[in-house]
Amino acid sequence: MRVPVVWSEDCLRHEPGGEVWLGVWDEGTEVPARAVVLRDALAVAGAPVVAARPHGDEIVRAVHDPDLARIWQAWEQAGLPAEYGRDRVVPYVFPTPGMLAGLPLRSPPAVHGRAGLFCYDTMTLVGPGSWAAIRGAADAALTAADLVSSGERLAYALCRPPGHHVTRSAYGGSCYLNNAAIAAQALRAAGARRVAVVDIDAHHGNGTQMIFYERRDVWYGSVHVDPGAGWFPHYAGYAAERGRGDGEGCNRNVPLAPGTGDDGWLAGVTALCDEARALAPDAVVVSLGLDAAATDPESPLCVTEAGYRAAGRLVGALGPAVLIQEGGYDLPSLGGLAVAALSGAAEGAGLDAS
Ligand code: SP5
Ligand code: ZN
Repeated sequence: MRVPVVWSEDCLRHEPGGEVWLGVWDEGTEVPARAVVLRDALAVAGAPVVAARPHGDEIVRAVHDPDLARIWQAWEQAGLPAEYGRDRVVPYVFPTPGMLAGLPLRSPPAVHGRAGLFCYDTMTLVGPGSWAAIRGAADAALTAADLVSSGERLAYALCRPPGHHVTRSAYGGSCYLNNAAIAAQALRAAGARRVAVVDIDAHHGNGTQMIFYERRDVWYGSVHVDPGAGWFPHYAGYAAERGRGDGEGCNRNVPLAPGTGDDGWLAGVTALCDEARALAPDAVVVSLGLDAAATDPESPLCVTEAGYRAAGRLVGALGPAVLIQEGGYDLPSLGGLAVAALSGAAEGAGLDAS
């Protein structure tokens, strides 16, 4: 399986040390071992592992508020780790629409108050090595986009932490910079006129959706567990969300009932691919979450390895594609799922999948 795997050693430096869920500390499932398992399984399957190249901030700044990327630096400068023993960024005040009730959204001077402006949940902790990893993941996405822009049919970025829950100015859902949006923006900057983002992570990629919600040049489609049935991100991912303004009609959500298996999920993937193909995109970004698998602890979807291989074939056939690692948390099955998805993509692209 010859799909290049773009890897940054820095991705291992993010050690959130757990998450706060419903007020209680939890071990968390977005752990460094995920990246090691994925890299090793793909290398054993024959994929060439390519080092991520450092990139400047230009593309990142085109999709994100620059202050979002400075939150750890600000936290550290405020002495919160050294003087107060708070070595993880965890906000405690969130400026919800109900709190503001029409007041202007300020940027408060105290960083511990300001964190709630950039972070929308309590599960997404930032620690000392986190930003190196987050930037490493973005560099992996940018390097994979460079490979595809310069003629490679497929490239996979082993991004950790994942990214699709991050909006222009707010992070959450174990994500800090939106690697898929960064890849899409990079493909646009390199000359692709239209880019399609197909998101097959078990959760709705609310961040990617909202970054491109009012744009026609980047279409977004997602198949995911129905947020209306009680699943993260709860507030977005509904079928009625179709884009706004210039982006009207350029967003497609396919929410699925908990318990959905290969048939229902692949019907959703097919619907997205049909709509994407009709736009004749110059390039494709796939948000490749492996957490729709039946074995995954973070979602109630029941997709098999064969299902992931079939989905890989469908997205791989769409055109030149950058595949971005998103979720996927069951360490024993993660490697097999990634190999299945990438082999399928290679088959779909007409490359040697063996
Ligand atoms: C990138 C990605 O897949 N993000 C998904 C984050 C969804 N996390 C929801 C967490 C809910 C709490 N998890 C508790 C797990 C107990 N086993
Ligand atoms: Zn997910």
